[in-house]
Amino acid sequence: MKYKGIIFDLDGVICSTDHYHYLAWKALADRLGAYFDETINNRLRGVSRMASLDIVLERYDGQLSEEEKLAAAEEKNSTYRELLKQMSPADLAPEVKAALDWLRAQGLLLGIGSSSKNTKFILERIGLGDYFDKISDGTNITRSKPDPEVFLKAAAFLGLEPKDCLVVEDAKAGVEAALAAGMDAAAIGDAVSCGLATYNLTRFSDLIDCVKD
Ligand code: B16
Ligand code: MG
Repeated sequence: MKYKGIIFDLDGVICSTDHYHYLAWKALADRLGAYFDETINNRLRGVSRMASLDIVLERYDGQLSEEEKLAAAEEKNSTYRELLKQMSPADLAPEVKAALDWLRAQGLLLGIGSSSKNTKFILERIGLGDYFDKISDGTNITRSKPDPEVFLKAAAFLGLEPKDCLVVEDAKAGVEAALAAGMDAAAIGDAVSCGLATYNLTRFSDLIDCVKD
């Protein structure tokens, strides 16, 4: 195998939470009277919660204090977590689970590198609560992607050197973060068009070809 470990982004790679993020931000934006649509929602991919709020507030005419911003982010998060309760193991694609099992069977360590503070909750909802060897997420970082912190911590948790890790990402900021960490990056979905990744995946199972010597 070309790598010793694979670090997966969560939202947009292992499962799709985009629509729930959209509905929760839309509910907040509607209450504030700010315009919000799917195009703006796409800009929030891989971006931390507070940085996402700043993007949502670009279309807000008023001014929020720091305290009000924290309350607004909390309001969005509680709507989002309510929506996440609709997720179940049916939201884990069989193709994704089969590829993960194949990678594990090759002896590769599998980790998560996500900006989300809801990572463990989402993994439990889709039936992967105890699946990954290590998790680095929004609860253990101080800097958002494209900063490499989340992936460097994931590699350290796995006990691996960055050069021995491959990151799988759906956001340009995530691909940049992986490369800045000194890791190879496989882009899927939205991230393919940035043209920066080591590999571009058409589907999740293409990953199998990327890791073979
Ligand atoms: P939370 P990822 C990211 O997850 C999402 O893509 C992004 O839209 C979200 O704002 C961010 O997590 C923070 O999520 O509010 O749950 O802490 O793609 O890095 O797995
Ligand atoms: Mg993502």
